[in-house]
Amino acid sequence: MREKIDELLKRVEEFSPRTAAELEEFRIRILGRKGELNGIMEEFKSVAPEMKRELGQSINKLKNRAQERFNELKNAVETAGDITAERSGNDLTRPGTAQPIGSRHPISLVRREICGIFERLGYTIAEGPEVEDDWHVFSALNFPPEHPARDMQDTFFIEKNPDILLRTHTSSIQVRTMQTQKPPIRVVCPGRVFRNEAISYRAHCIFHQIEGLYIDEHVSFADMKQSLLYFVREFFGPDTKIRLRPSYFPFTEPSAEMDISCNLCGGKGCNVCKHTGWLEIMGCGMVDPNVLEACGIDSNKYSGFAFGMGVERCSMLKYGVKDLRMYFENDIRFLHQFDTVI
Ligand code: 2U9
Repeated sequence: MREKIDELLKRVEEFSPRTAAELEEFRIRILGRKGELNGIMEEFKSVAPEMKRELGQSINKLKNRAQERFNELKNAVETAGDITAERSGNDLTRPGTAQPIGSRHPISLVRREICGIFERLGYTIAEGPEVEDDWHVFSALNFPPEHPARDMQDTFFIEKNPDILLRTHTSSIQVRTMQTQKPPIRVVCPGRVFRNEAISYRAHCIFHQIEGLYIDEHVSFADMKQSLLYFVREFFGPDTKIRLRPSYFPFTEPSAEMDISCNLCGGKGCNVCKHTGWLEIMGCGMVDPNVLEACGIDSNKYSGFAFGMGVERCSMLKYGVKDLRMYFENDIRFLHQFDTVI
């Protein structure tokens, strides 16, 4: 009898069902009315009186443990699910359950595409801090002390004296690059920028820019024009035309705004291009010698060009998005439209 009790206790401890059905079988075989435990109890009746106390205690222990083990296993089987039933009983050729996966945000898609085009031209990617000091955002870039961009109306200041602020353009990354690298320098600098502007369909207080900088000996305006033409043809299509209009930025001289032929009407004139046939896409120019000198580069030996564009604007023009705020709302009906773009 002692061996029977010990052997059953061992089986109870070692039992590990893979399915709920196996566990039920275990319950009936061991704990059921005609089960092994009741069989042992039956035998117990004819045990010698001097053995009754010790064996009775062992049988009670076994009974409690078997019930406890059954409860444990029931929980485990319910949590894990009936694995074997799924594996053996069901149709293995049935398609699996689709896992819903996200897609890249259209801003990320466009940023990656633009950076990729310049990387193929030999540019590297540089990044920098969003919280900057006045010197890297304004002074090094030839902004005069009274320039309106330095005003509280336009810039988010974090501290005054010394001025710590949220960068209003990614140009501070190029400043940092020039301070730490020797020409030739070819960098594209993507990042978030912050301007104290009212939010509308065409403006936001946070947006994304990509700026570029190329510095070497004998870099010319013609180099800039050809590089930017290559870029827009890769990004907007091979028939895209460009035109440059004179402009002004403190950090470039000469400066220009670059337009592309309207990719919707092919230059004929439509609502999007306001019947001009042209769309403004970026600013550019030759880096002002004052900026080169401020960043420790000899302006007599080196020249360079720089350009800057808004990622939201590029994305809106490429995908025909009419309202800039769509990029910040994270409405999945909008975001899912970019699922197929890699
Ligand atoms: C250094 C020197 C020159 C970067 C440039 C622009 C022209 C420009 C705007 C386009 C739309 C910003 O997003 S936007 O509002 N940018 O027009 N940016 S040249 O020039 C630099 C940058 C860094 C050291």
